[in-house]
Amino acid sequence: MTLRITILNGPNLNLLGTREPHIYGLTTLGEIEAMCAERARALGITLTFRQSNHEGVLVDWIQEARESADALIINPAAYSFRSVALVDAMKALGKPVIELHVSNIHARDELHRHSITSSAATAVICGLGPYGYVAALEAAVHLAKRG
Ligand code: CA2
Repeated sequence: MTLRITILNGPNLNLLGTREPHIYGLTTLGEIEAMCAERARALGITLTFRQSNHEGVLVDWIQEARESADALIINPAAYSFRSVALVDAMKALGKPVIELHVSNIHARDELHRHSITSSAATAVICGLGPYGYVAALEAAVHLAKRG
């Protein structure tokens, strides 16, 4: 069966490439989605790519992934540092979850350093810039095949 990977993006990531390029670079989320779609085609997998600024919507999408995906990649953005709701939803998924950040959160200020959602992730990728999404896609396929 064709593997299904869902990528979810949290608040303000729709602004990627438009502001704060010294931290997040110049690549837009649309360009990242196109890169992922191209890689997904080459890998022969089905990709769902979404962004929301709303915590509850992200929780709904994580729950939906219990049925619709074999692995989840999530950039929870600012919710990484405060959302117990996302932690609970990620823990309840029962599938591999990769937490992803464009920047190296460990080299950031105190506010952006300690992700609580990482405790619910199978693996964490950060600091690779937009390429992190492609790396996460390949890693998610590996984890999903491993079961
Ligand atoms: O590096 C990442 O991917 C982050 O998840 C991005 C979040 C930040 O809160 C995390 O610490 C690390 C912020 C996303 C907001 O992106 C913006 C892009 C341009 C302008 C303003 C915000």
